[in-house]
Amino acid sequence: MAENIPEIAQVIKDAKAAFKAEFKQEAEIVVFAPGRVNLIGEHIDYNDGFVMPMALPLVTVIVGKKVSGEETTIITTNPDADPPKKATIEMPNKNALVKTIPPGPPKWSNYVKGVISNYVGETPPAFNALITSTVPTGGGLSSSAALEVATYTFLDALVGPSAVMPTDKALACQKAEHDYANVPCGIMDQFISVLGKKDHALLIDCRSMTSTLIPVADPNVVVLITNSNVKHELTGSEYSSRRTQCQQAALLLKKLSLRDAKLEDIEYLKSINASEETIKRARHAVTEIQRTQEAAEALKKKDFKKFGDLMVASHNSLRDDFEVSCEELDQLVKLAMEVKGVYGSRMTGGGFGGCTVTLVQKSAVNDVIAHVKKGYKGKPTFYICKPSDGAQIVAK
Ligand code: GAF
Repeated sequence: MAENIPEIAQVIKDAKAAFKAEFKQEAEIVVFAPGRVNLIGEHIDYNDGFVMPMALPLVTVIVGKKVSGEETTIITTNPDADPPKKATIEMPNKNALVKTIPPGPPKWSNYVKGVISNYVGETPPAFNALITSTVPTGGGLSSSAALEVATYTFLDALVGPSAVMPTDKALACQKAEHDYANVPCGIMDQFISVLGKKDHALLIDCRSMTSTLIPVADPNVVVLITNSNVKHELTGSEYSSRRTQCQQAALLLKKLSLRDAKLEDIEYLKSINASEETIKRARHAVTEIQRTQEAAEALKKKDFKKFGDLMVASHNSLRDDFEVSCEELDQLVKLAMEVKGVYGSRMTGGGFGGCTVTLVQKSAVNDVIAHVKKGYKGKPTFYICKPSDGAQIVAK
C-alpha cells in the first residue's frame, strides 16, 4: 500500500492546535509550501539547463502570529530535527545596516534564519511560529526548500503584500540554503516550491529563469514515488564536487556552462585527453539537457512510452556517467521496470539514496508496489502523488 498523504487542511488544523498548546494563543497566519519530485533533468539546474519537476501534495506548514519585541520563537514538530525543537531568534533591527542573523544550533533553525536574513523588502517583525511537515526529511523530495519557501511565504504574510517577483523569492531561498546550510544547490527545488501548479509539471529553463506549464492530468497515468529510505553519507561532498567538475568541463570547452555544450564537444574533450571523469560528467549534462527537452515534448503529446524511455535513459546516465546513483536506487528502478504497465522509472533528486520516480498506468500501480516490496532488500515507502500547487498564504 502507498502511504496515506494527509490533507493539507488536516495538517493545518493539527498545527494550529499544537501552536495554541505551546504558545497559549491562536495562530493568525497560516502558510504552506510543497516538496517536489523531479520527473527529469537531474543535476542540470546548476548547468543552466532544463529541469522538469512537479510540486507535491507533501507540504511544510507554518502557523504563527506576530509578537511585540525583537525575539522570535520557532518550534518544529519534525521528529528528525536535531534538538532542541524550540529556538529563539533575535530579529534584525529595522534601522540596522546589517540585517543578517548568524547561523547557529539547532541546525533546522538555520533555514529560518537564512530566509529572514535574505528576505527582500521590509524587515519582518518578531513572531511565534510552529513548523510542521509531511515532506520526509532527507528523502530527496526537497524538505529543505519546502521549509525555506514556507518561511519566506510566512514573512510575506507578516509584512504585507510583497512586490518581489516569484523568481526572486526562489533566489532568496536558494541563497539561504547556500549560506546557512552550506549546500551549493541549483534553483530547481525553490523554484518549483514557489511556482508549482496543480495538475502540471514545470519545464524550467534555469538560465533564463522562465518556465512552461505542462499538463500531467491523464486519469490513467500515475506518478509513483518510492523512498529507498537510505541516505549515504557522501551526499553533501559529492554534490559540490559534481558541480565543480561540470564547471571545469565547461572551462575546458571555453563555454559559460554546459548548457552551451553539444555532443561534438564531448569528442573534443576526448581529443584533448580530458580526464575520463570530466568526459562522463559533461556527457551526462549534455545528454540530460537534450532528454529533458524531448521529454517535455513527449509529455505535451501524452506520449508516455517515449517519456518513460527518456526516464530510463536519464537514470542510466546518472548511474554510469554522473555516478550519483547507488545500489538501492538501481534496484528500485530495475524492479519497477519489470512490471507490465510501467512506462519509466529513475532516481530523482541529488542521489546517493532518497527516492525514485516511476510513471505507471494507474491499473498497474499496486502490482508495482507489491513487486518492489517483495524484491527490494530494504524497507521502501510509496507515495502516489498528483502535481500540486506551489506555496500559498492560507490565512493572515
Ligand atoms: C538537489 C539540489 F538542491 C537541486 O538544485 C538539484 O541540483 C538536484 O539536487 C539534482 O537535480 O535537489
